[in-house]
Amino acid sequence: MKYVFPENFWWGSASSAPQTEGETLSFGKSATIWDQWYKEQPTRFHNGVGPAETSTFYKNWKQDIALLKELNHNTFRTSISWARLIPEGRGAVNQEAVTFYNQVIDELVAQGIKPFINLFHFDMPMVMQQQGGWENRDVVTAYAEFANVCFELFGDRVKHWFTFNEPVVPVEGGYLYDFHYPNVVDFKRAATVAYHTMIAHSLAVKAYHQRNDGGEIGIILNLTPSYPRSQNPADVKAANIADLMFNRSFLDPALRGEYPQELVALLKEHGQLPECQAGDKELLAAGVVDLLGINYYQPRRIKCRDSLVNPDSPFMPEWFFEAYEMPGRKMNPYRGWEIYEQGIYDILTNLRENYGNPNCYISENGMGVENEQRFDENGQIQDDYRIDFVRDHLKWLHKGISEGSNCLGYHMWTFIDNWSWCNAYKNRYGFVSLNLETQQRTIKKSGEWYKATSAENGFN
Ligand code: BGP
Repeated sequence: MKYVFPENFWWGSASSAPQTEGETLSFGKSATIWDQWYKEQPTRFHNGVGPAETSTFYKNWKQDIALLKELNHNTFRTSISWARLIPEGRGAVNQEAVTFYNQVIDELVAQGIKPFINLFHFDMPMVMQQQGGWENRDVVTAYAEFANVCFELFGDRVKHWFTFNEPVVPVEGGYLYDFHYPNVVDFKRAATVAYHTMIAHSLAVKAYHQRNDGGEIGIILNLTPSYPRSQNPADVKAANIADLMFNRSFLDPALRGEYPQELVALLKEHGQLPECQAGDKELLAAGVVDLLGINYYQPRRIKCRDSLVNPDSPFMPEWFFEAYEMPGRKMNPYRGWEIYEQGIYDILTNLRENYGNPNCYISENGMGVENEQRFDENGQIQDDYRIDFVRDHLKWLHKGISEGSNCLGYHMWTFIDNWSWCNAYKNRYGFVSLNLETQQRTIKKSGEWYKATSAENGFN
């Protein structure tokens, strides 16, 4: 069977400023929470490799955009670093950053690659974190100002904007499970961070729409379909609560302009509702997106709790459910994530049936592999497993589209092996391999495959 995708399908990949730019504390850029955390606890980072060690996109942007072109990308996502553009968090704009982002955007456009620009990829400026980060409504306002500066400076050429990448991750990582700075475990504070993020999102969407720039604005969510262990009502209820907390707490405001009543009632019952201000309801309603980015890596397998929760234990999502390992599941052993290709189709079906079939695209999907060293005689990495991974996901995506889903593209995570949060370079994801010592870039076999797939607008 031949899998042909719709005309003008977006074939590209995704990346982010903090994972590729390098020059973390130079050219006018101020520190983010990652620089600070690395300074405080370098051992939390794999092999002690911190955020300064990247593919140095800040200097190699031209070469990298030539590679994107070589890979036949028609779209490419990266982010603008708030700490680079406005080093004090609010106020003066760093002109070196303006020059850099202008050059990148101009070159992408010149090469026929549509720039997709995201405004926040986990990289809170440290000056803003010192004021409470997303817990502080003033920081929310400062983010909206930053968004406006970006629209003003680059909106003539950027027509696809995103307010946040995976807003649930700083909530989980920073305020629930201790794997991101500021390492807090406190549900109420997590709920506040989640709520304020969506207020910030809505302010940016509202401001962008008021500009009438002729572009689109969206949000990028890592949707994790929650599958119950059985159809037993207790398992179904548990999976529904996981879905409410991790998916619908962002998906519903982004697509419906309001929170699910079930979630509000649950948080209220347990005294965990964040504080709202007058006018928030209307603001959230103005935050409905034009385009949804879907990052899909893995599903959630959920069952009801085997034992009752101790009511004195701190309130956590796990009061309501437990994760379990589905027997026979396929795994990516390096990242410890289940591989379940059908998940991509299930997400599209849910969006079509329950959310009015919004315009969307797969904004991340990818396979991180440790010790990628299957070189051929020309030094090219023979990553057939990555080709299988992408092809199998694309087949399910194709099925969703053929049943009517408005899915407009597919972006792989990622273009070039990059630095990643606490994992540093442990898992390599790129279509292009990076030699960290020499900065040499070499297209992998999967990159060649993707190039041909994009040229053919599909595969056999
Ligand atoms: C997503 C992030 C990316 C990227 C990717 C791979 O959650 O948006 O920034 O890092 O996951 O995850 P990791 O690098 O942690 O393996």
